Amino acid sequence: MGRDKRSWAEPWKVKVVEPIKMTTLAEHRRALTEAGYNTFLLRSEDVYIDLLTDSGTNAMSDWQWAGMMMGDEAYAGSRNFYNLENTIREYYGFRHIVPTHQGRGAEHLLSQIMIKPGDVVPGNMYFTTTRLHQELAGATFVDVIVDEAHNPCDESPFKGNVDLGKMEDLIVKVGAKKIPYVCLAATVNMAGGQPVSMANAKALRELTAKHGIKIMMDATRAVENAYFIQQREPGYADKTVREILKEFCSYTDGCTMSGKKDPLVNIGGWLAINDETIFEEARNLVVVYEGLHTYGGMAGRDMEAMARGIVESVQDDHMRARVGQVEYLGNMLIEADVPIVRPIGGHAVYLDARAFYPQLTQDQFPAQTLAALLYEDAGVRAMERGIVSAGRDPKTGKHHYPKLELVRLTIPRRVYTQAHMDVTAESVIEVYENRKKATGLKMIYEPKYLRFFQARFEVI
Ligand code: P70
Repeated sequence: MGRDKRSWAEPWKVKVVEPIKMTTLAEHRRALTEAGYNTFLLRSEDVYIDLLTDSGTNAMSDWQWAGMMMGDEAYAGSRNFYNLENTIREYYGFRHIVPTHQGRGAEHLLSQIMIKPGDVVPGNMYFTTTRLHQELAGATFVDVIVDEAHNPCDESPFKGNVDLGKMEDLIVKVGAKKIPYVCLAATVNMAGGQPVSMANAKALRELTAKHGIKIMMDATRAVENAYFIQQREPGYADKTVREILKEFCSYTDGCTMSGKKDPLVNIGGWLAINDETIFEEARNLVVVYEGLHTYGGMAGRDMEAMARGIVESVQDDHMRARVGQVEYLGNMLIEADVPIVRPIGGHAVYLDARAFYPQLTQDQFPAQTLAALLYEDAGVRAMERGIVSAGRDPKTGKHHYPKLELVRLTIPRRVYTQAHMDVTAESVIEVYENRKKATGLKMIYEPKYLRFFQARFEVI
C-alpha cells in the first residue's frame, strides 16, 4: 500500500482521561421525561456519549494548557490579546480584531453596526443565532445557497456554495444599497457541514465588488472548509490547509468567529474586519456589551489558549484525523443503509429524520423525536436541526418549514475514540430498525427566542 493511502490516525496520544458514567435504559427514560424530550435540557451527567455539539467541547493540548498558565490577567492590554491578534492576522489575514466572549457576541456587534432597518442580508443558508441578530437589527435574511444544499441525497462536493444567479436576482430586486453585506458561512452548519469552494468565494467577490457589497464570513469552521478544498477542488491538492485558509479569507472583508469550534478551545470568539471605520465602531461598541477591546469577555488565559489552538488547528495531520473520524462514523451508517446527509460533513454526521419517519408530519417534529429516541436507546446525545431549530417567521408568526429535517451527531475535537463511534453507530442502527414504532412529539412549551434551546415536548 502506498504511504499516502494508509489510514488516518490521531496525531496525538492521550495524557489525561475524564471518566464518563455508564448509564442505563431506565436512567435515560427518567432523564428524558424530566428534560421534556429536549436534549438541550438533559444534564451532562446523564449522557454517555455527548454528540450534542462540537462547540466548546474540544480537548486542549498540553501546549494550550501550558499557555493557560501564561495568562496575563491585566484589565487592559494583556499580552495574550496581542498574541491572539497577531495569530489571527497571520493565519486568517484580517487587519483588525475585536475579541468577543463567543461567536454570537461578534454577530451582535456586526449586525448592530452594519445593518439599518429595512436592509436585506443574503447568506448561504441561515444559522440560528446569526439570523436572529440580523433580524433584531432590522434586516430580513434571504437564503442564496445552491438548491443542492436542500437535498440530503445530492452528492455535489460543494453544497455550501452561493448560487450567484440568486444573488444577482436579489441585487436587481432590492438594490445594492439595501444589502450591507453577504454572510458567507464556510462550512455551512445547517446544510450538514458542507463546504464552499474557492472558485465560488472568488466569483462572489467579483460580483459583490461591482456593487460595493461587503462579504462577511462566518469563519467558525473555515479550517474544515479549507481541508475540503484541499481534498476536493482541482488545483489545491498540493497546498497546505494553512495556505488555503488564508487565500479563502482574502476574498472576504472580515469575519465573525466562534472560537469554540475550529480553534480548539472551550470559550472565545472574535470579530475581524479590514475596514477602518467599521473597526473603530466595533472597538467602541464592544466595551458596552462584552468588555474592554483587549479582552472582549475572555480571560487572558482564554485568549492564549485560543491563539495556540489556531496554530494547531491548521495542521494538515490534525484536519485529516478530525474529518477522518467524522467520515468513519458516517461510512458505518451508510454501509448499514441508514439515511444520512451526503456527502458527509466536516464536523458532524446528519441523520435524515424525514427518511427515518415518513409516517410523521413535520408538525410532529420528526428530528426532535429521533434525537429523543437515540438518547433513550444508548445515552447518546444529539441535536435537532429541523423545524424546531428553524423557529417562526417574525412577520407572520408561522413556523418556518425547512426542507431539511435533520439530527446532528456532532463530533467534539480530540475527545472520543473510534470505539465510541462504533457504539454510536450500533445505537443509531438499532433506532433505525425500530423506526416504524415512532409516534412523534407535541410542543408544550415554546420560548420566544431560539426556542430549540428550551422548548419542552410530550410524546403523542
Ligand atoms: C453549534 C454551535 C455555533 C455557531 C455556528 C455558526 C456556523 C455561529 C455560531 C454561534 C452552538 C449552537 C448555537 C446555536 C444553536 C445551537 C448550537 N454553533 N455560526 O452547536 O457561535 O455559539 O459561539 O455563539 O455553528 O453548532 P457561539
